[in-house]
Amino acid sequence: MENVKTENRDGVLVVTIDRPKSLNALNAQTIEEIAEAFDAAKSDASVKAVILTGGGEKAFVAGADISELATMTPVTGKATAEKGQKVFAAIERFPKPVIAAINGFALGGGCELALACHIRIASQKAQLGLPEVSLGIIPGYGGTQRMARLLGKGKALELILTGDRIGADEALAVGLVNRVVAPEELMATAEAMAKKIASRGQLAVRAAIEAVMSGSEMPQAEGQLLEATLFGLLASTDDMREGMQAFLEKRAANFQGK
Ligand code: CO8
Repeated sequence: MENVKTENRDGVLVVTIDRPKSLNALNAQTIEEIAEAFDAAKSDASVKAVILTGGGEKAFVAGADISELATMTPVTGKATAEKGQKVFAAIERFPKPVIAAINGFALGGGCELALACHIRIASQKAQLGLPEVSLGIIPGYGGTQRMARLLGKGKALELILTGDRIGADEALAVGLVNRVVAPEELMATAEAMAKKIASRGQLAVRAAIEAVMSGSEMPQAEGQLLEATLFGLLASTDDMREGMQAFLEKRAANFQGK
């Protein structure tokens, strides 16, 4: 892959979007490579968690590649949006935890990519926003939907309609990111969190992601039914027996993901 680099660090796959000269802007090839990286990680049993970050000093991802967008037609625009939406949906429903380590600009499609991740950790240098209206378009990679669900319609509309960028501390205050850390601590913080999650029962982690992500799209009673079903399913696993036995024996659990 040319624009996306992957490195398995002891079970934590670091996926780096690496086109720093264009501030890691998402062209069609990069979207394709992100899809490939996640496809490979899904079936790789050695990968327990994924961290998504941007190459270089300045940006996580500064948006879709405007030089490509500038030539779009109604037909290619819709197809491009749908392709990206499909890739981002696969990240949102990824069966292993996905943490965005936001090291700089996360704008437009880059902010939408972070929104598709399960957890967002930002460097103090990060700036986030959906500036699409200043280009005469709207977010097209799920941003209008995910931003409104995460922040509420009022704050989401303020950010989407003004196109304003906000700093990491404001992003934390409005719930757009989970945590803000010093730039030099970003990757270590994301890795520590990824490793902590990786040490838990993997089948339980997977079920929890499904319950939250799928359940939040359902009426609450249906979401709770999904939760109860997944809960029941986990009672069939070795991991559940190991987790409870380990507690009773006052030792650390040794989960096998079975
Ligand atoms: N696309 C293409 N190139 C970009 C992008 C981008 N999104 N962002 C930055 N670059 C390039 C610049 O053109 C520049 O290239 P060059 O050196 O060849 O001139 C290089 O990266 C460095 O950028 P700057 O010189 O502008 O760096 P600054 O530090 O001065 O500014 C900013 C940084 C503020 C981040 C500025 O680059 C900027 O405003 N970028 C654009 C941000 C933006 O508007 N993003 C939203 C794009 S639209 C979008 O994401 C839609 C998503 C939905 C698509 C649905 C499918 C159809």
